[in-house]
Amino acid sequence: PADMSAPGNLAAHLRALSERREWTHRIAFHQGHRAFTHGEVHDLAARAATVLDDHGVRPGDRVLLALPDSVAWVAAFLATARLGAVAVLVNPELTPPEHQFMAEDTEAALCVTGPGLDDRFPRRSRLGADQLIALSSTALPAADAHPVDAHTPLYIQYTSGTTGRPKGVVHCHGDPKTYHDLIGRRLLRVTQDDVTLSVSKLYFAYGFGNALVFPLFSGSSAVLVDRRPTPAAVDELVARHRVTLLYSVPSAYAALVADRGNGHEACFASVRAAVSAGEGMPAGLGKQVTELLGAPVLEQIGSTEAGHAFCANSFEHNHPGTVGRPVPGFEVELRDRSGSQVQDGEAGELWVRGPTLTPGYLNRPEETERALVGGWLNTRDRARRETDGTFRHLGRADDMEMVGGITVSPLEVEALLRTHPAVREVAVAAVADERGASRLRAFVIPATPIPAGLEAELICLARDKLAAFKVPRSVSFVPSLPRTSTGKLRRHLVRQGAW
Ligand code: 3SK
Repeated sequence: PADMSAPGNLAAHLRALSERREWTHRIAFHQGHRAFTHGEVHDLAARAATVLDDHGVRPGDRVLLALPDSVAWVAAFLATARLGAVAVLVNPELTPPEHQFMAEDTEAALCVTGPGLDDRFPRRSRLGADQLIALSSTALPAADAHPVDAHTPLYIQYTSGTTGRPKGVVHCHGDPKTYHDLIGRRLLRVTQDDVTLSVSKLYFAYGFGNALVFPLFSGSSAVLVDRRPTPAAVDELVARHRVTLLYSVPSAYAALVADRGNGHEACFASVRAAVSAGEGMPAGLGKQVTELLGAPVLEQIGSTEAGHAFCANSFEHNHPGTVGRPVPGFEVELRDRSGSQVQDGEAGELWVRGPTLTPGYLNRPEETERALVGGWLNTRDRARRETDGTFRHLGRADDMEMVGGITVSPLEVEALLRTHPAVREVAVAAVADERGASRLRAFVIPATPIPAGLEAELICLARDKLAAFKVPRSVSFVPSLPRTSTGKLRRHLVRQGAW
């Protein structure tokens, strides 16, 4: 019998697990109006492995996946793993030069592409996802999975800083089981009765854990959607599939709350927990989401380099406004610029050590050396530890704005402006005025048609509550803010006023 504690090849381990636990007939994924059982998914993946092998994929090769969330995505991922090749998980919505960069950086042997993306990759090294599925239907399942150990590379995800080229983060065959053991099973208590909806997509660390790893390790199911669902689509999917675990990001939760009263009947009775990550949850929003869903909101923080969350709230210890405590198995330290640990209550840079840290960035020895020091990862996040051991996220180390030579945290100003009922979303940045001087400006998405005098009201609110140097000099009303597809604010674009 398969050894359940030593995963070896992830695809083989998951298949053996589903057979041993007898959940092959349970639904693994809902996609549109179709449902796929765990057995069907593993069978499809084994056949898809034969197709990839016929296309020349060999152990250690890289297979780039540029397609929307779907059962084809999962099958292509597991098929790649089965062959001992390395899947490169990329956002299908990137531009052609970004995709080309990733295909070249990883020297991808094959690119599995979603609709409309074929011509971005050389003909000899691409395979449409539809073609993969069609060929798999007549292929025989691949024989034995390629033998690997827990430290054999399994997948690569790209992380983009505010500047520079994106970096490929490597993770290994042993990591997903650890994400599930520490977070899915112990913290979120995912069981085979759960139904997951993750607004974050599979190519992103958060979505990959939520909607692929936890369901496949627990025999539960996930709803896969090919694009980011609108609030109305979330209402509909939650009600149709009786979703129990909703994973999302603060901007999408804000949109869900703001969408009330727009004529959609929502039924969230099935939801037992909402998880939030990707960015700090604005004060007040967590309470609104809890009231809307009738379920706790568990905030967490993770990183692509750590693989999944390293600090999280749990059902027993839920401290809204914080990202909770270190996930058991992880150590977290706050350090100042000189590397010394800071006192509780003081802000510092967040360093993490734990079992699923990346071994490094692909082709970037210097950047790896800077980020991983003595087994610790410098996350470049800023945080403060409260006396009860919970961590409060204070933004990215590079989020700070400089005005008149003084450093201002835009998050503090944003948190205050967001308390105004006419503000739905806000970003604050230092931008040059007509004389070239750096001044704080608030970019606001209004919650309602803009009431007369709102700009003056917001500036007055800031004047009442903040030190003078933190008060925005002007307010621009905007229809949207520049966010990554995972919901993070692109502060460099806010600063340039260009999106
Ligand atoms: O972005 C995050 O905070 C996050 C949270 C959980 C898992 C993965 C990530 C990147």
